[in-house]
Amino acid sequence: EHNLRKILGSKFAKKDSNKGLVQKITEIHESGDLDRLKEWRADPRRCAIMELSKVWGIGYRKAQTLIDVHRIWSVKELKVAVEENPKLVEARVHRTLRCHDDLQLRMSREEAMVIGDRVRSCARAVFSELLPSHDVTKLKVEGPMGSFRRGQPDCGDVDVLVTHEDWLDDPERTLSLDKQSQESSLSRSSYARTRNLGDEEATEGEDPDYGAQRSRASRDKFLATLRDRLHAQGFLTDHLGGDGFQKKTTTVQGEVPGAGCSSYMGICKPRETHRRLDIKVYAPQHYAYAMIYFTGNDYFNRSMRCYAKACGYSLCDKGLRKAARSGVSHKDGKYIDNKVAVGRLVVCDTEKDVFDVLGLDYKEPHERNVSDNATEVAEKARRLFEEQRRGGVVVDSSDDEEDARPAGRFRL
Ligand code: DCT
Ligand code: MG
Repeated sequence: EHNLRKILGSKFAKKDSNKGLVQKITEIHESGDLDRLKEWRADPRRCAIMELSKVWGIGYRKAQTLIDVHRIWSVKELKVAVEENPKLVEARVHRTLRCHDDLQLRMSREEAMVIGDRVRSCARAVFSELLPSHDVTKLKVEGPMGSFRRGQPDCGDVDVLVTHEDWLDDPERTLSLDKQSQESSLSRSSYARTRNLGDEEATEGEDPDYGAQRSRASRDKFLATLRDRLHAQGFLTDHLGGDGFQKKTTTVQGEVPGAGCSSYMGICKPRETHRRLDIKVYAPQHYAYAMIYFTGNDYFNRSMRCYAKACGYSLCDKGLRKAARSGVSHKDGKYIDNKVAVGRLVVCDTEKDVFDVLGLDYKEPHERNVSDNATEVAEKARRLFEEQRRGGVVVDSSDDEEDARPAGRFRL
């Protein structure tokens, strides 16, 4: 046990700390399995939750309600129940339920590429029609992202990212200080101070996030047209939301509402099987970050976000910004992002720039599969948090550190 605690690091150093976890690891090491897990596998309610939450649009909570309130224990039962009582689930869940079996299947790289190419050619056509005075050869349509870009042999779905350098801003739209900051009676100057968050030099020049906010309408229109075109061609069979459904409000001070991506989620049918397809249209100032996010994998992303947090920043698909945080990070066992204010976007043109800015070694997409690399970044983050603690700074990082590890996803 002593050796194990040594391997697990400082959080396990004290005798009897994290006792349950250490016991579980020992049990797996010695017997190759875990009694608790065996119980789980044999528990019909848990199995039913697992089965029901595989339906796109049904989460853990909803699955519990379906079981406990409506006595629905399987996808098969759900399909029947929904026929009688359509209100049981959201409209979009009806659509995923219809092709649920298809959506459980993974597709070949070749089929994923066919979907990507189809979106690419249609996107070019739509762009030239809608924005004829802009150079269509500069339209970037990247995808499939995700597992495909990481070189995996098969893919669960396809994500496509779109940007164009002219979406940096839209001079035809005027700047709108968001409603929220007006309502919270933040004056323009205090709002500006929040945006800069101690970064004095950042006060100079135009804030790139406002450009993204202004180009949003053009991106939304482009995506809606692309969606309708692909639907008219019979390629898209169902829409699941995004594009206009997305909230444009925010609770984080300094975050520019509506500056994010235009987003479409849907189902396509390139051949005989239905497939999940997402299309996101980003402003170019956010694109490098979006590339990193949508390449994944999720563990790798989490480790990078955790590292950025340890550096006092907030990282997401829309950029890297200085962040001020409150201490609270947990409620009802659910993780809550405890950012209270974010500063101005750190402008990066390429994925490598993002790694450089953070001081991390660049990893090629295929190197972002392995949890080893995620662990390496997570370890760096842990060391930073520890240094800060030693320096007398109170940091509540335990959940993030755990989050950043591959095992963080499963709680037993
Ligand atoms: N992502 C993330 N955190 C999540 C889910 C997703 O950071 N909780 C990012 C990482 C990958 C990208 O979004 C696309 O997500 P998926 O398509 O779910 O992952 P994938 O790696 O492409 O795997 P699959 O082949 O199953 O689609
Ligand atoms: Mg994917």
